[in-house]
Amino acid sequence: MRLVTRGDLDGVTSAVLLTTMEKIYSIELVHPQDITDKKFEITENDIMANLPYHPGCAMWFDHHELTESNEKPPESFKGRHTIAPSVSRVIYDYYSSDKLAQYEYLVAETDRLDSAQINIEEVINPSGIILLGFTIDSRSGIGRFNKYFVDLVAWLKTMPIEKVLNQPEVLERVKVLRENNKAFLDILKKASRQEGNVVITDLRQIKKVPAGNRFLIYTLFPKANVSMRLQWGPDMKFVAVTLGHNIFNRTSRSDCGRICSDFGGGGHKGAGACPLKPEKAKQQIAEIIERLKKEG
Ligand SMILES: [Mn+2]
Repeated sequence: MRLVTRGDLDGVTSAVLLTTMEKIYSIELVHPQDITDKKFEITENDIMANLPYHPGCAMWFDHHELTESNEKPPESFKGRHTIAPSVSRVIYDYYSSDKLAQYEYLVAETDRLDSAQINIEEVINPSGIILLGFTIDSRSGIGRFNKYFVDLVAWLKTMPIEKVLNQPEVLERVKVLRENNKAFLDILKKASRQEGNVVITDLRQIKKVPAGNRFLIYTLFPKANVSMRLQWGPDMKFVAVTLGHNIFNRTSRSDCGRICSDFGGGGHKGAGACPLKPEKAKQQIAEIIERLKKEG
C-alpha cells in the first residue's frame, strides 16, 4: 500500500502508526487543496490520512470537519473520520492495538501541536516533540522535505526522542528555525500595530519575509485576541490576508473562516485566509478589521 498524507507532524505520527499496522511501501506528501482540486491521482492502493476524502482510496482517516468543497464519504468506508485534536489520535484509537502503546506520548504531543494547545514558552523556546514538529512545518520553508519526512518516521520507530533530536539533519533544521524566528520577531515588532482587539501585521513593505513561527505574534500582543496578517501573493497579483485567533488568549468570538469566505477565501472559526484584488484591498482590509472588532 501507499500512504498519502500531509507533510506535518500529524502526518509523521500517522505514518509511524500506519506503517506499524499496515503493509506500506511508500509515502506521498500532498497538499489538501490538490485533493479538493482533483490534481492528485488516488488509487485503490492508497491509504489516506489528514486529507479530504477521495472515493478511489482503500482507507481514509481524517479529523477535520467535512466542508462543502470536498467529496462526502459514503456511510460505510474503510477507516475512520472523527473530529479529534489530530488524525494520529483517530488512527491510534481505530486500531487500539498493543503494538501502538509505545507511541502514546508521541500521539499526545501531536494532539497538542495540531490543535495549538501549547504555551508561550513552547513557542519562544520549544523542546521535545513540539520542537520536532516545528522542524517539519511546511510553513517554515526549509527544503528537502520528503526525505526528511521519511527519515523522521524511521527514526521515531527506532530511537528515543532525545536521540531523534540529536540527528545532524534535525539539529541543522533547529538552527535554521531559531535564526528565522529571531529575524521574524524583529520584523513583527516593526510591522505590527493593535486596533482594539485586533493585531494587524502588514508585511507588504518587507522584501523577503523570513518563515517564522506563526504563533510568535501573540507573544508580542498578548492582549489582542485575533490577528490579521497582510502579505503580497506571488507576482503581487493579490494581497494574501490571514486571520487567526490568539492561542494564548482564547476569548475571540470572531468567525475567521466565515469572514474569509465572504471575501473569496475560507477556513474555520479559529483561522482563515483570503486573497484580495490589489485595487480593492484597502477598502476590504478596513471592512475585515471592522468585522473582527464587531464580532470581538
Ligand atoms: Mn492534522
